[in-house]
Amino acid sequence: MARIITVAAAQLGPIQRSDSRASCVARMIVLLQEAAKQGCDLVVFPELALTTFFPRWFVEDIHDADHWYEKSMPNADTQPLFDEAKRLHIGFSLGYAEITEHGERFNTQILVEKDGRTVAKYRKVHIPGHEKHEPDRPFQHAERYYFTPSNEGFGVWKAFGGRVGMMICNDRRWPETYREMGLQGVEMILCGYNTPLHYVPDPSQDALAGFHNALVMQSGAYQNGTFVVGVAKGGIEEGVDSLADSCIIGPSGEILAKTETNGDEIAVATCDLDWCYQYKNTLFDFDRYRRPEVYQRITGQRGAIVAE
Ligand code: CDV
Repeated sequence: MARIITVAAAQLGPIQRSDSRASCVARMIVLLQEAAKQGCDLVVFPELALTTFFPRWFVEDIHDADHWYEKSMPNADTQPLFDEAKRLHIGFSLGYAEITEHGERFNTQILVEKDGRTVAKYRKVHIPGHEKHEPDRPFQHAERYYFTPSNEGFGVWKAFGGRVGMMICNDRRWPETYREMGLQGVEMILCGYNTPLHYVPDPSQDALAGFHNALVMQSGAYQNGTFVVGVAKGGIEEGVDSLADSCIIGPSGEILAKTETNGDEIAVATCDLDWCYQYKNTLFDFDRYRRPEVYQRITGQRGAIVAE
């Protein structure tokens, strides 16, 4: 029997500092209802979908940022999203800032099945940006101050009739992310992102933001025979313009659906998971063709060791 997931990349436009969580949830419910009308099984929302991208500001005392984090999920603000999804019998994936009971801070994404059960939680592994205040920047990218890099790695979960994994924003630029999931047979990877169009450390990359976004996700999809769903928080948020270009990519590496605006919008694709095996069983038959015995540097060292 065909294994089909109809999925929506539910892009959000900007969330300003003054926007309440309740207002974000209300916007997500509108997208959820639209996706339900289009017959979707799963709706994917972006990274930090409940708040503005607060790592663009630095606070001397990190506890002054506690209000950006969720202590539990669902909670009073997000319960209406969980309730509406269950009523519509539609699953979703949501990114948010998490603070644990031990005070650890993670950039987190969850996967919720059609019956309302949270079946998976992923915490961002690759945390980009800087740890300290850099006052000369036009805006901060202090994710390394606000989030601990997770050591839990990349999981793949049985959900929606297939094998589903998650990654968050900067994770999508690293081939190891996809391969870790590829080696667990992943068939659909869900990814939320916030990518400013101005990359402060090297502005020559600004004009390539859309190209690089598509390049990494299309390559990762093709090289691992998996669908990838990339979902932006786009538009001008607190003066910072961010990439939209949310898209759904097939295991061939082709873009199957893409948003057209930088605001709240869904892009929908019907994904036959068995398509993955045309790649997993041929060119990318890992068991037949991979050579892990000559890849030891991949896990044995972090930075490049160059010959003198
Ligand atoms: N939220 C992110 O992880 N953003 C990063 C930065 C470096 C722009 C990204 O890779 O898109």
